[in-house]
Amino acid sequence: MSTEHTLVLVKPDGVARGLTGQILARIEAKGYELVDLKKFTPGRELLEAHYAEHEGKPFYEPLVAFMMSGDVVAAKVSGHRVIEGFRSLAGTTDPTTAAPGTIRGDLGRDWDLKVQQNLVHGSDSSESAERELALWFG
Ligand code: RTP
Ligand code: MG
Repeated sequence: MSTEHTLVLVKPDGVARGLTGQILARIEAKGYELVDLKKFTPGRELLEAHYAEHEGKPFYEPLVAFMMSGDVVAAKVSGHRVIEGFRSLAGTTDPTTAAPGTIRGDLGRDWDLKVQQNLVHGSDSSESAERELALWFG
């Protein structure tokens, strides 16, 4: 076993659409553990730190505004190769082309042209996971 921890966010579209339970159930069904959970509306400071790598990109401001638009559920998730495993469960960024069977492919929508509302975030590497878990869970 190579146990890792990752940060999963159910974004405001997922919480507002009542999909939090379904999304967390898929994570548990895969065999990952929900170590810690919290629900709140994140502030700009936290989001700017979280999305620092995207500063200056055309979708950056709409993304930060979208993420501040309502409650998110942040989850600290552990499991064998969970960083890569959750990215695989989530599917690719664009919900229209994300594979069926994935969270984004089955449930995501990209009707808002400014930013892809793709339901979830998952850390993309062990360095990102460590940095993001420190930001969201201290
Ligand atoms: P995430 O960070 O949320 O897990 O998603 P990701 O790695 O698949 O995507 P990333 O490239 O890191 O982009 C972060 C989030 O920005 C929004 N986005 N919108 N052109 C667009 O409309 C666009 N591109 C990116 C998405 O919400 C994406 O998840
Ligand atoms: Mg990303």
